[in-house]
Amino acid sequence: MLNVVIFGPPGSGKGTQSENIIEKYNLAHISTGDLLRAEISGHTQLGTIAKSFIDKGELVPDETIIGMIDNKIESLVGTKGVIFDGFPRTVEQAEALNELLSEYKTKVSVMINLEVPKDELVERLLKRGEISGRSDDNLETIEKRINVYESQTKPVIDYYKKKRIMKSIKGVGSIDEIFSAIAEAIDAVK
Ligand code: B4P
Repeated sequence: MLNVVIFGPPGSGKGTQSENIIEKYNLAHISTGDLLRAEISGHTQLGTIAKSFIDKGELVPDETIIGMIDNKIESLVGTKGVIFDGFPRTVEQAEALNELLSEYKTKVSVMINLEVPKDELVERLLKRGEISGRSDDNLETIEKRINVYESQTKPVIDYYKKKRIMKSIKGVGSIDEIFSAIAEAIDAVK
């Protein structure tokens, strides 16, 4: 399987570039953000828990996320591969993903780290907030999400660096230019 982790701070373009990756490589898509938002709009118990964290710009607890991912991965074994979008977001989640995939005799092929300066992130997310209606796309929550990224999520970069499968890509420029660099990194491990 070709398993790609698309990684970066909030607003770095993970969701946007995932769409291009899925189309070119025919991969299944697991976005923890989308899964959580579906739980919220379905008014499930998990959704109620998730909403209380997302609205504050905090991460949903690891055990909730890992349980949700476990069920999804099982259903995707045997496909061409999976793009993990917005997951893992902590080192504990990265370790859990490693274990889950090894149960199915597969692993992460490459981790794409999108690098975007903070000012640009804030600008993009405020712009999206004007049309998306997402409860977490307001200035106060965006600042909090970026701080949470710096303290809890950024260490995941070192985790994959040590495994020698981390590839940093400049996430500023046109969507097509960025995608070309991503495709080059994926083709190198295919
Ligand atoms: P996500 O849904 O993953 O939200 P995000 O980090 O803001 O990224 P997103 O994918 O939406 O945005 P993108 O980078 O595509 O998570 C939401 C919340 O759920 C988290 O804050 C957390 O609370 C919770 N959560 C999710 N996963 C979790 C986990 N694993 N563990 C714990 N909690 C979890 O950027 C989007 C914007 O940039 C778009 O508007 C796009 O048009 C624009 N853009 C993209 N590329 C551009 C470019 N090149 N130039 C200009 N604009 C661009």
